[in-house]
Amino acid sequence: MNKLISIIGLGSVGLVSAVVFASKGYKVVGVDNDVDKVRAVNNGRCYLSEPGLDVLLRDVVSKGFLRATTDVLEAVKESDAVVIAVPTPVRDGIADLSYLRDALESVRRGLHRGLLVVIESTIPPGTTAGFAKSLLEESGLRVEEDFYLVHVPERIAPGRAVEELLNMPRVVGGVGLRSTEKAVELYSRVNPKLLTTDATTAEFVKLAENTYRDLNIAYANLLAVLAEKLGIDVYEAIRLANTHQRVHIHMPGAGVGGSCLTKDPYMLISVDPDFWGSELVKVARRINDYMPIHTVEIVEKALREAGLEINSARITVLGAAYKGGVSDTRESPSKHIVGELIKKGSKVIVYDPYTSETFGGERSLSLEDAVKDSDAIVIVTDHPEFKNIDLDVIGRIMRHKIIIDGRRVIEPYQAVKHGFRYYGVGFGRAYRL
Ligand code: SAJ
Repeated sequence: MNKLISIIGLGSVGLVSAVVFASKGYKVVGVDNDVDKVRAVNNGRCYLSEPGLDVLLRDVVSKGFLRATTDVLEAVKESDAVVIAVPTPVRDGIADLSYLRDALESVRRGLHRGLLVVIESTIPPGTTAGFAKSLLEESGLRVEEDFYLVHVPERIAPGRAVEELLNMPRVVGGVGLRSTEKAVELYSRVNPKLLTTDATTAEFVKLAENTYRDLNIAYANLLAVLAEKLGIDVYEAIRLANTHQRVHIHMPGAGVGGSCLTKDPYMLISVDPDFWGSELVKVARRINDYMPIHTVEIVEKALREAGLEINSARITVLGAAYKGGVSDTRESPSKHIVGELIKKGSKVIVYDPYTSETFGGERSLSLEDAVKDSDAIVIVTDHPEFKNIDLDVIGRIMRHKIIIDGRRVIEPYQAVKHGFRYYGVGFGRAYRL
């Protein structure tokens, strides 16, 4: 009953899974080469900011349900199940599976009868039933007979990781029925909503989800650029279009960041990159990658229309994180925006209540300090704190009252009422004094 699970890779997915499995009564060993992470876990210290995770981690470590080690072989040998949650970065459109290969090689060395091997890392379709299966069978043991192999794609978004791990339906895809059954047995104690399929379908589903989101956002961003040309407000247009019961257009903005939407679409089309239809996915990626560039173009326009020079402007960037409410800055649009503004000679102040990252800008510890004497504010991240900005207060301490809103955090009419020149992604109306 009390199975022992090894989790290989203590990044965000691995750490959250390790803690949640342990909280459900499994004995869990977290494995990572990073000694700082291993030490942190063993000291009950949480290095990820996820609601509820720190308390849960302290609890499971103090009760002896979770420990961490750098010794992968020892962990695999004594485990009933191994969960692989290592990064699978995409470089130049091609998935780098070297971390996965290393993990699988360690598993192969410790492989024993009855072991369930789970890959949670996001991977190109066919990887589990092809590459992973053949590598593990080099041990001489046979999948479905001696050991079990399954893909259970992670489905947790930063900021809601624990909650989504427990409640979001989970796809479980084995290379055969026995593997699927074993995985269902393991995961059902954590999450009752399990959907079974084969391994390749599970890989495909994960990529299909994130690519759908990327395409939908790209479409919203295309509409934003067109709306600006037409002199209308894209947010109003999308709100009205979405009143149609079968339409659900996502939100445009200053760009698409994070480690998933920026890479998963490339993994999907790696199945047949030469098929002309794969261009759909590439064009969507290009549109989304263009949005931070476009945001800088809007900043330049706003300054120009106010008679200011970009090379002597003091600009406050609100947000370094890739999305609202999280500290994660991976692939954040803010990186391009801050870097470009600095390159153009602006003095850039960055304020983000969730992270100390500034991408080379000067860090400010409070909103007031950040906007003091500023010529313009650029809102890049939709942190909840930014929605309550007191326009009267900041208007009094700014040098020029200009807002470039990349996430529709400020209501344009309110900004104008408070004497601001308001610009925004997808906002084509001329609301300025
Ligand atoms: N964004 C927009 N417009 C929108 C929604 C998001 O511009 O309407 C931007 C955000 O600002 C952000 C980026 O897109 O920069 C991605 O944010 P997200 O919230 O869409 O996605 P992630 O990367 O935080 O999490 C996604 C989730 N996938 C889906 O919602 C299909 C999550 O369930 C996955 O587990 C995660 O990717 C993952 O790890 O794959």
